[in-house]
Amino acid sequence: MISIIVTHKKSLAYLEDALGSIAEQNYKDIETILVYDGNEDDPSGLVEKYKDDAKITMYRLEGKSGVAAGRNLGLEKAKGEYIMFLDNDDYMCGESLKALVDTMDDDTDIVYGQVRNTWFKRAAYVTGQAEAYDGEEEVLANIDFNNYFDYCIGRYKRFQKVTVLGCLYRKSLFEKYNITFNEEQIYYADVQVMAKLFGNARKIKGTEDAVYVRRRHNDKQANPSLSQATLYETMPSLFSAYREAIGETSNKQINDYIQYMLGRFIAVEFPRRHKWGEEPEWKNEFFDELIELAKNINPKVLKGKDLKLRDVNYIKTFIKGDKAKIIKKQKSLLAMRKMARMFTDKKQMYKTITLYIFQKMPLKENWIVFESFMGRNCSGQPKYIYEYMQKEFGNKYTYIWLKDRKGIKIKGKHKSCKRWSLKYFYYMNRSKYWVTNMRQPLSIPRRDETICLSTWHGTPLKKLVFDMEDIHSANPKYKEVVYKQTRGWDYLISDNPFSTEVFQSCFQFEKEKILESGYPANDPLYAKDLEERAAKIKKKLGIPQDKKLILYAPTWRDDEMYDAGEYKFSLALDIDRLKKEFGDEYVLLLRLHYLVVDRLDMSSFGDFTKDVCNYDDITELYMISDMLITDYSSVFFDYANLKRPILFFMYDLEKYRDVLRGFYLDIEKDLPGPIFRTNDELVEAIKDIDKITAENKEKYQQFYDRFCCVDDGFAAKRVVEKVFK
Ligand code: C2G
Repeated sequence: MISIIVTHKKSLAYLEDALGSIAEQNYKDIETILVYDGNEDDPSGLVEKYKDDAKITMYRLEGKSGVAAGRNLGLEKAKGEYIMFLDNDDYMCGESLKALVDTMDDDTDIVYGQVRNTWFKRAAYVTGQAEAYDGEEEVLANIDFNNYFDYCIGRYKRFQKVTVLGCLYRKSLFEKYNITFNEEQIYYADVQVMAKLFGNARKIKGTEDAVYVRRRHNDKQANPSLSQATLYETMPSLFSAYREAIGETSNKQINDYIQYMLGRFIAVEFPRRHKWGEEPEWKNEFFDELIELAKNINPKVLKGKDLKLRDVNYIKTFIKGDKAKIIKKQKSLLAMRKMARMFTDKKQMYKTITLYIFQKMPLKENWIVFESFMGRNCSGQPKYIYEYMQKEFGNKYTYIWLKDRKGIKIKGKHKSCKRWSLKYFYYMNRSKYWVTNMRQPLSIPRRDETICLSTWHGTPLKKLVFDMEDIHSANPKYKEVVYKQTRGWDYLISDNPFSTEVFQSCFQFEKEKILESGYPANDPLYAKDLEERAAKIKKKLGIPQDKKLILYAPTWRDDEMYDAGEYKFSLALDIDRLKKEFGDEYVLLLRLHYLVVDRLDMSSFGDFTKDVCNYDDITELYMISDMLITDYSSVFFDYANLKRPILFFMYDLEKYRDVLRGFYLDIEKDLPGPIFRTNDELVEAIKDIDKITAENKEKYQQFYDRFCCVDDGFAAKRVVEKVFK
C-alpha cells in the first residue's frame, strides 16, 4: 500500500486539485493521510467529498505547526509499505502512482517520476497548455532522466530547490536511518532529508510515466508559498540544512554536490548582500556562520562547473577564514562583475549613466513624457490628455512622446524618442511628469519627485492581477512585479464607479489616488461635430461614405503566445461568409489587439475588409463604425458611449472564462448586447440588427447608466486640472 502524506494549511481551491488527483488514480491500494495545520480553510468538506476514492484520514497538527511537523506526523501514522508526499497546492497525473509502484522492485528503495512545474490549475494542465509556458523544456532537454542524481538533485541551481516531492519511498528507508524532517526548520526541511534518503538508498530507479505537478505561486502578496520568502528570512533554515546534510552520507557524488552548492552560495549570493544588504546579520552572524561551514568544503569539488576562476579563488579565501582578506577579495570580485555587466548589457550601461549623470541634472518641471501602449501607437488617454494640453497650454510644457514604431503621426510641437534608447533614459529621468497607459518597467531608474499619471486602458471585464487566481502569463513573477510597478503610480484614472472599485482590488491600490474622471479618449465620442469628424476619418481611410462599417476588435488570448508581449491570433470569424452576406452594404474593419503580432492576409476579400491593426487610434475607429463586434475586450465599455449596436462573438467562452481569466460581470445579464458562439448566429444577428437593437434596448440603457455615467466630453479637462493644477 502507498501512504500519501498531504499537509494542508491554506487554500481549499488548491487542496481540491490535490485530493481530486489522488481520487482519480488508477492505482487503488492507497491511503491518504491529510495533516491539517492551523484553523483556516477547514478541509472537512473536501475530505467528505473525496474520502471514498482517496481513502482519507485527517489528523490535526496539535501544539505545533509547519510542513516538517506535518510530514513527520504523516510518517508516524502511515501504514503503507511505501510513502509519497503531496503538497496541498500540487497534484499528480492519473497514472502516476501505478507507474511508480510498477517500477519498484525488491532491492529498490526509491522510485522517482517526472516533476513538472506549472502556473496552472489541474483543469488547464490536463488540456496540455502547461508545458509551453514554463521554459523548463530547455533545462530538461540537457538532462538524462535516467541519471537519478542529475534529474532529482543536480539539475537545481540552488541547494534549496531540492525536493522530496515526486518520488515513491520505501518506508523502511526512513526507519532504518531514522530519517525525519527537522521541525525547527521553517524552510527547506526537504533538503537534508533528500540528501539522506538518496545517499543511503540501495537502489534508485526512475519512470517517466509518473508525473508530479508542482504548482508555482504567483501571488506573493495574497498567497505566498514557502519558497517565496526572502533569502534573509530563510538563512537560518539554509544553515541548518547545510549543517545536517554535510557529511551525512558516504555517497561521494551527493557529498560533493552539497559542498559545491555551499561554495556557489558563498561566491554568487553572499558578496553583494554582505556589502549592500540592509540587515546587520549579513556582516555579522551570517558571515561567521558561513566561514564556519566553509571549512567543510574541499576546494577540489569547485572545479569544472559553472563557477568562474575569480569565484573559486574567493571561495578558497573564504575556506581559510581570514575576514579581512575575504572582504578585500570581495571588493575586487564585485567590481569585476559590475564591469563585465556594463560592457555586455546596454541597459545596464544606460542605467549607470542615468544614476551618475542624468539624475545629477536638475529636474525639468515642465517636461512631460507621454507613452501609449508601450510606444506602439499614439492613442488612448495619453493622446487626448496631450491634445488638450497642447490646446490649453501650448509651449508652456515640453511634450515628449515615446515611439517604438515608425510611422506614428503626432500633431503639435513635441520631441520623441525610442524606448530603451539612451535618450529614453534621459527624458524619463529629467521630466517631472509621466503620462502612460500601461505599467512602466522597473528597470528604469526613477526620481522621487517624478509624478506618474497612470491612465490605464480600459474598464475591466476580464479579471486582472490580484483578482486572478492563476496567472497564465509569460512572467513568472507577474503579481510581484505588478505590485511594485503600481506603487509608482501617483494617480490612476478610472472611467466609472465600477472601475474605481475594481482597481482597488485588482491593483491593491489606494482609493485616494484614483481619479474618477471618465476617459479622455472617450471625449471625442461626445463631440458636437462627431458626424463631420467621422466623415473625414472615413475619407482618410479611403472608405466610401455610403458604406456602413462593422468594427471587429477582439482581445488577445493568454494561452496563444510566441513570447512575452507577443501573441498569436487565430481568426474564428468567417470573413468569406460575411462578405457574401453583407458585401454590398458594409465594410469590415479588422482590428487585432496591440499585443497580437500576427497579421492576417485579407487580400482575397477585396474592398470588403480594411486592415486597421496598425491604425493609431481606436477611438477614431469607434467614431466611424456603425456596429462593434468584440469578445472579452474592454473596447465595448468605451464604444457604448455611442449607444450603437454591440455584438459579442465569444466562440471560446468556456475556456476564456473558466480557465484563462474569469469575469467581473455576469455576462449573460450585464452586457449591452447579445452573445453568439457561431458565425451562423452572428450573421443572422447582423441581418436583423434593428430587431436585436430593440430587444436589447433596456439592457443597453442599464449598462450605459452604470459604465458610461461619468464620460461627457470633458474628462481630459478634469484630469489636467487635477494633476497639473
Ligand atoms: N484595443 C485595441 N484593439 C483591440 C483590442 C483592444 O486597440 N482589438 C485597445 C483598446 O484601447 C482597449 C485596450 O486596448 O481599451 C485594452 O484592451 P483589452 O482587449 O481590454 O485588453 P488588455 O490590454 O488586456 O486590457 O482593464 C483593461 C483590460 O481589461 C485589460
